[in-house]
Amino acid sequence: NSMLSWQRTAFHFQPEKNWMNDPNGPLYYKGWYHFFYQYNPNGAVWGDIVWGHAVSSDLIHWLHLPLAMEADQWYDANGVWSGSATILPDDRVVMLYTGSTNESVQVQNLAYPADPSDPLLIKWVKYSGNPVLVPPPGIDNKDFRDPTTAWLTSEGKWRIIVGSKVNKTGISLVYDTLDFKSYELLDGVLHGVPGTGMWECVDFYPVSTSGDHGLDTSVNGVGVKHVVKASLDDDRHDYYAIGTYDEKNGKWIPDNSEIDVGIGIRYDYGIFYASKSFYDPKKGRRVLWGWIGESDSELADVKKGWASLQGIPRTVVLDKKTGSNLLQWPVEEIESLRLSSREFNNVELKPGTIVPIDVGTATQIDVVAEFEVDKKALEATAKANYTEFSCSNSGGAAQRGALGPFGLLALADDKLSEQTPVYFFIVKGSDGNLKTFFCSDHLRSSVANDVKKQIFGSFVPVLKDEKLSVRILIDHSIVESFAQGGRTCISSRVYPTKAIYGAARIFAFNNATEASVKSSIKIWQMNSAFIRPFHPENKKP
Ligand code: DQQ
Repeated sequence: NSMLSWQRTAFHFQPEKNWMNDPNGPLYYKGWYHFFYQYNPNGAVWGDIVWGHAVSSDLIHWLHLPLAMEADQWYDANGVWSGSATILPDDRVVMLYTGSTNESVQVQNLAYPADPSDPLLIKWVKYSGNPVLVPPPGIDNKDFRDPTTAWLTSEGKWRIIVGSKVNKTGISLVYDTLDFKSYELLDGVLHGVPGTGMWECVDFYPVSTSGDHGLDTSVNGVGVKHVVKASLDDDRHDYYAIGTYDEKNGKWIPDNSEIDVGIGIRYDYGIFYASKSFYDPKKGRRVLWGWIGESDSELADVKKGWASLQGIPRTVVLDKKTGSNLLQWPVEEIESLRLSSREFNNVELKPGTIVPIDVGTATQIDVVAEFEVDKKALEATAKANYTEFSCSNSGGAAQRGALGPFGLLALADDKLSEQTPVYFFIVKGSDGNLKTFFCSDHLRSSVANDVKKQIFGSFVPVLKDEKLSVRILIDHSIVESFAQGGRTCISSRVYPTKAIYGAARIFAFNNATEASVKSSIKIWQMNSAFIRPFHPENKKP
């Protein structure tokens, strides 16, 4: 439907048509980044799930390839579900994925490339002995899915985890294997958290406590912490926690039991789910993919003929300054799409003002901005009473406080009848210190009414003498925002009807009652990525 075509994005990964969900088996092989994804070849809603496949040399420009795996065996007849890749030391590629069997039992299966000399890895073979794992005793047939990338133990075995639940406790089962065909279930679980429900798409990986490089999945020892991530089926968000891996016992312990998996911090406070990381040996970094679904109606998805995007892949590192959160940042390759830029320095934002940032069309842009709040106003609030605040219960960017909201209005039209504010809000916290929140308000993002309009956001750590900073990638129907270098992230899908193409603008605003804010903003127009269909006659991309 061409009427809805402005919602398609220009530099985010999406298939030409139909439904997509989780990222699967990302890997780097013989010069190519491979990306697989949950895909419905028959429509724009979830169902008939198979594995889509695409390759890229830079994580930005993509060539679609034929489906990697279809639902053609009894053990995946009801769907070729999510899974992960492991690259063995001799460069062999092993893929583990969940099959929903002809009886809808969740089992784990093994697959591998038919021709390892093909850098595009077009053809995949399923192991004749599949399934390699069935639900163990005590685990429900429908609660056993999404095997991780394997890592090595000091005994030389490969170890994976698989997500599950027992009653309402989300858990990760641990298996050791030598050949990926037969497995040993370890006693207990790697980790579990009561009340969190089914853990989907679990992830487990090391992060460096000293450097800014990423670590391959098997790295362990001094200077390493481990991250556990689970996608909570019950509330559809990706939660992570940082902790210590006890290799000998196959256990992991969170640094802080109050920010444990599923009850603490998230990768993203907007729409971002079923994410998966992989180690990129080309650039020595860990890269995170996340599925960004729709906030419009299923009917609208069917009309437009497609649903979902993938977020721009993000590098993930431990935040050495706080030690208690990760930093996520769009991969540097996205900067190759930057075209002309404009800079606006020391823009004075008085309380209660909106200032147009004149970059012309603002529908496909990369924004970097800094905000400095007037010191006197900060001091006054520090002496005032404690105020309760949360982004989602605050009434959005229209509500005024002494020190917020201030930030940017993305995808706005000239009359501001549509706008997506991305902003900071500073309040006095219950501990007596100032506390900064980072939010995105969709209440006025579209005049259409078949769209979910929420307010997203959370606390963002701000250290002494740090300015507030934000990076925003805007691409037609997606706004991806990263605060304080990626400490807190918010991905939004928005559906403007007026603020589209040449009519889309960006503004800076300050709706605080007390604080003056000085802002510096740099904006690049962004080129479109080439995301090309596959032509069998032209195998060479
Ligand atoms: N999506 C897959 C499952 C996974 C869920 C099915 C998470 O393997 O648990 O499409 O979105």
